[in-house]
Amino acid sequence: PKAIHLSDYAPPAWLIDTVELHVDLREDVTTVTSRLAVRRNPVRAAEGPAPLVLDGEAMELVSVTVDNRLLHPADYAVTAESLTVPRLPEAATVEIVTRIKPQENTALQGLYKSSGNYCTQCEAEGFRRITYFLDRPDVMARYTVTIEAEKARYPVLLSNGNLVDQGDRLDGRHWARWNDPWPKPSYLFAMVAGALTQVEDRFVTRSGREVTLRIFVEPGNEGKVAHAMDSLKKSMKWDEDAYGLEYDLDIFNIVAVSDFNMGAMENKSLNVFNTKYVLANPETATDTDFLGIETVVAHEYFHNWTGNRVTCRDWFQLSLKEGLTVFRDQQFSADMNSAPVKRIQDVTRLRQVQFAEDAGPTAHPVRPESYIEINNFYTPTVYEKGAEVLRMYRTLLGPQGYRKGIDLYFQRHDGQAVTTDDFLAAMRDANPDAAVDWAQFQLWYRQAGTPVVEADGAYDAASRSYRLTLRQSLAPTPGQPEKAPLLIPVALGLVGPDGADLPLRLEGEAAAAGSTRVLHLTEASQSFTFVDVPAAPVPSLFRGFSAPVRLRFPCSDAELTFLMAKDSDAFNRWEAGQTLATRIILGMVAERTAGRAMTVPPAFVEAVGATLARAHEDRSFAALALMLPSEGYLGQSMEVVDPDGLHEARETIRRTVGSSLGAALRRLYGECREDGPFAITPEAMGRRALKNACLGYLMAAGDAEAAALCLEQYRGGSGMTDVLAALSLIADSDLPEREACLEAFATRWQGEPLVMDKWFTVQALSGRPDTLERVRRLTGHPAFSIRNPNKVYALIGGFTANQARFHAADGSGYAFLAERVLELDGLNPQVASRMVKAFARWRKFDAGRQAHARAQLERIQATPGLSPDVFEIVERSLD
Ligand code: B3K
Ligand code: ZN
Repeated sequence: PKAIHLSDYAPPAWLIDTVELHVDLREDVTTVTSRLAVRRNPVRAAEGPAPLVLDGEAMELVSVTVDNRLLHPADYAVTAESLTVPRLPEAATVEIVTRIKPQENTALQGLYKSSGNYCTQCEAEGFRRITYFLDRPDVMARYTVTIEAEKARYPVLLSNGNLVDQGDRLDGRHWARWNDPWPKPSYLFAMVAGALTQVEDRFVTRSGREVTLRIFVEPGNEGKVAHAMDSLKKSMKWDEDAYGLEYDLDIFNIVAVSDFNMGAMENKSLNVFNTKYVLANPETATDTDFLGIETVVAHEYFHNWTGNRVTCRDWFQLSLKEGLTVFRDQQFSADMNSAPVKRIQDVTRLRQVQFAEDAGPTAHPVRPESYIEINNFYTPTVYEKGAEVLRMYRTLLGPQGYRKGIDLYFQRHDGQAVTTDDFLAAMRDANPDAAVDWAQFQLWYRQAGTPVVEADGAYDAASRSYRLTLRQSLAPTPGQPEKAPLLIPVALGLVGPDGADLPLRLEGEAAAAGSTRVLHLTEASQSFTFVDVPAAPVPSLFRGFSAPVRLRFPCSDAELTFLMAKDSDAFNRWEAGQTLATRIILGMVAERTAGRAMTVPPAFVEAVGATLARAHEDRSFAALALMLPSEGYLGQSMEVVDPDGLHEARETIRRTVGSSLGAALRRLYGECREDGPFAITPEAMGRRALKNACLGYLMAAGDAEAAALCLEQYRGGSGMTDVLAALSLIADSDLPEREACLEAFATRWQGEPLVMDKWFTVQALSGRPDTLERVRRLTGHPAFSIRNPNKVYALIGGFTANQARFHAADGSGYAFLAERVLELDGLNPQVASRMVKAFARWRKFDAGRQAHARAQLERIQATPGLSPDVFEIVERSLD
């Protein structure tokens, strides 16, 4: 496999103005006829006539016609990846006929079948598996698509844009023709043919356009789409209000399919979704699922402007659309729910997965410089760190400056395929007076790795001043040995002894500015002196997590407890608790390593007690404050990761808190249980989250009373949130009822694939020593299928997230994963590649584990016929 480099980018030699596709779906073979209006790209005229080289894979070529003249096979050249037609005039009509077999497509890219229905996934390079094409995002064309199929089996025929004509044939077949008036890159093409039922609604845009909204699902699931539909309408309204962006067609369709590599896909006016992000009712879906649906529906809808109307010039620019759209969906969900809670959840995820990526062999910049397989770059860095970059624009420019930049971006680039540099230029040019060094800011796109910021503060009572020194550093990452200082926005406050924010006046300024302000850290080391500070403050740094960095600040446990209680910034109240917990858990691991007994400092238990006492003020927040940092995240702070030590230390804290604070936890649990009618409101979700956090600690203490509560909640639970929370605790326990509960759950939900996914995951995440054995057994369960991505993510992915079990010292977890990766690679390289990434941090472990992991990586590497997807990750991991 060959690497592709950003520095090699050249505009296409040819452009395609229109595409007329005819797709004839038959059980044995599908025939695709594609009529392309091509013309030479004027920007490359100086180079003289270039042949037309189209991308194409995994197809059979039937014929090529140019301007109605059938070509002889000697007149063109076909390879496994391309079709070359030399000697074309300036402009021509090229008609290509190909044959494909969607029924055999297990990679789920291009046209494939899911539960008997046809659907497509073309991003990033799936369209070239449907027909030969210039399959690159800077080639934008208008599509007319005719789909023909047997009417009884495939009554619903959909593509992008508007339905312009349809008809029946005499032989039981029918056809539908769709036209999309908006030029688009091929990755946004979609079509669907199947037996689906629809739920319909409508939305009137602010300028009065009436839009028909439809969600298509398999018959029987109509009752589970209300939340998705509601989320869609909310997103459409929010985008008008927050960004001034309105929908641009009369139809918006969503189709839910059960076999899908990712969450969903933003195809123009025909979004295709993983059922996981559409189907929900309180019986089958958890609160997390409901929130996930709201976010993903919004995300895909928001792409209509950020991605579709303005798209990417090339795939190195992926974060142009993904970082921006994730940031938009984060803002939306924050507005629909609780902003601090949403921020804490987003940061938790960023640290768990993106910081890990940035610290390992697959680290790459938000705008990568090279890739072998682009599908490997739909990463937490491109998505989540990319969203942090967008958030920093807004932090630096303020909401109005940010909006001005967004407006200019659309004014300049609507209908174009552009770069992250174009985006930055719009932000810059719309804010000529902003004191931002844009060249330095651009480094956020170019440099991989998570910066470390070390802070130090000193109060001088005599001069009533506080001097804060900040130092930044960025460790080398693969291919980037040297790094330059970044422009880091530091939102901070100074908290006075009574907990109130002190006025913030920097030396040399005339007046104080607010209680939170944003400092620009631009040097490797920089000091800021605040004057008129009446008393020694505790600094509250990076409020709202104003930059994606690791902060090192040598404050005392007492100062952290103080911030937990008093900081006016909710994020930093939570953060102080996390910092304290991290410190204590790592200290306990060190004790264990030294052969001493692990002890939980009483002050920590007291701090948790204080959180419980305040919990009624904001229950969702309290639930998050009670959550200990995950084993995976804690491991990032260790020189050599000790998964057993981390697991034991964390469990010891949970047990100690559970038994020391039993009475308070039980009281709170009881209070939260009185929750009236079931609702999916932030308040009701907060109650459930807090209740289940309490139950978790009580179960950790292991007393009989807690077990009874847990079993009662499992058996009588109304709603999947409570049932699943209880089941996870049961699956993690030694309760004699354990097997019976798991079995009853499977019996009850065998007809609901999405619920069965949860059943697989709770077992894969169990801390019990026999977990691997069980996971192995479950791969043979009738409800499991290695061909269904959701099942793989649930069971295998769940297991790799189980730090203590996946990283078993004997290497058994690694061997299991390697077997699954090899099995998957022959079927679905994208899913295989996602799974193999679990090995990436292998060098962070001890020598014994390293040897086991290396052996498995080498075993995968030595396997003939590896996909480029897995090859690239393994290669980087072993590098
Ligand atoms: N743009 C799609 C992702 C496509 C992934 C291709 N491997 C979903 C999204 O980010 O909205
Ligand atoms: Zn996206």
